[in-house]
Amino acid sequence: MHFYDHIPKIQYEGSKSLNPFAFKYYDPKEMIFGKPMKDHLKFSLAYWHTLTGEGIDPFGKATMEREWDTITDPIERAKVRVKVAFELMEKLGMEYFCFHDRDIAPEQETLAETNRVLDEIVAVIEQEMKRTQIKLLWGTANLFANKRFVNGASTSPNADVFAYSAAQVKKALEITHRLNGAGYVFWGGREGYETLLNTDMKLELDNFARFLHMAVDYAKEIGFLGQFYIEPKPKEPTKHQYDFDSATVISFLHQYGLDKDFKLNIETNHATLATHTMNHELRLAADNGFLGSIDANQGDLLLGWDTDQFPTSIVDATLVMYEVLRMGGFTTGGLNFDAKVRRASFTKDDLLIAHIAGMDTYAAGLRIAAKLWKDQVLETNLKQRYRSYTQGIGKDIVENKVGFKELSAYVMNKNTLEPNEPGKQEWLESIINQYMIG
Ligand code: XUL
Ligand code: CO
Repeated sequence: MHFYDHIPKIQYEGSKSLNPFAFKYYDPKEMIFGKPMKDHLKFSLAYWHTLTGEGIDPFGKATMEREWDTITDPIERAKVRVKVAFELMEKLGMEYFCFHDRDIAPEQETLAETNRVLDEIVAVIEQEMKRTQIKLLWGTANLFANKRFVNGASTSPNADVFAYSAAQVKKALEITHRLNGAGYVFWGGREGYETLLNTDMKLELDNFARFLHMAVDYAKEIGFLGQFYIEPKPKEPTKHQYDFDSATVISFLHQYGLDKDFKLNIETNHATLATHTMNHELRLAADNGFLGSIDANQGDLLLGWDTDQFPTSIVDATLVMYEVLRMGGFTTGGLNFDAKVRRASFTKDDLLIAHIAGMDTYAAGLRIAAKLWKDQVLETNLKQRYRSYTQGIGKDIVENKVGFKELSAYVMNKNTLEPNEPGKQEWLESIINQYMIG
């Protein structure tokens, strides 16, 4: 069963092409630092937005027009969606995908029945993976949509909900393992609170950590060697999400002895909701050895919620890919398009166009970032700006050889300090422009 026979496989045609179904910048085989572009970028399709997104918003109903959604039997529909997902990925030359358990298979009356149907769909996915060599970047469990999670999952005040969540993640880990997933994500969907008037924050956070330890233990038991990630987000759906941002998550992982087992999956729109830039979130994680994977999308700075738009800003993509190159590239991670077409982009062809736009944006960003990295413009400036720490008193400071007494004596003897230098921000920003436009 095919749905996109009217569009041939998307090819790289270069920046002059006017063909909406062609890549303008993404040339998968182009070598950058001895590695093909595709392996730097490791693009992934987000099953939930692309296959199950309906275009609903708080004011309006579904708008998407998809033949496969007219199939009335939910299990049959789920099977056909698998075919659509792989057809899309093949058209795009996309080698990875990510899913929540409930995206791929509909929930049934009981957990046992839900798991049985899940296995049926996983078998179809397994076949498609074998046929196409497409891989699972990460799996996850949806612990936020069903009403049982109204007060959270592992941070629910209801111990039965904690137990249910554990059972669900157990199964999600098993299917991720079965599909040879390179990772497993925890996004704390409703792990947070609305008001401290009714919340035992300490117990909730302790329980969240207990839950993650149980997941790590179970993964070891079944031999799942994929990378665990936490995906920070500051708010939405709860007013205060526990996994607020990179800094909060890193300190949580250290506090609860989970730092060896987890990395971060950082999403652009979540970074901006936390009033950080994406490169701040990435740099902070990378500097501490926690940068694992990326949910590539973009928000709207005039709107205060998670709009999950396809990334089309080349400046932003450049800064993201710069951080990825700076940390030496992805290992288990990649660029997952956690992005949905706008509800007015309701045709099935819009799904291809949106992914082409996102892939081209990141390909252009990678090319520019690679030039910046090769020429070491920013790094040379950094070295120059911090050179006072490579000699004399600065060297003594970073080598921990001096304390307040020595520093005070140093300043008293010196009287005049070395002059401060300008930060050159506008110059650096104009260099980025030059590298972008050429
Ligand atoms: C929600 C979000 C999720 C996670 C996976 O904002 O980003 O889709 O990526 O649960
Ligand atoms: Co995400």
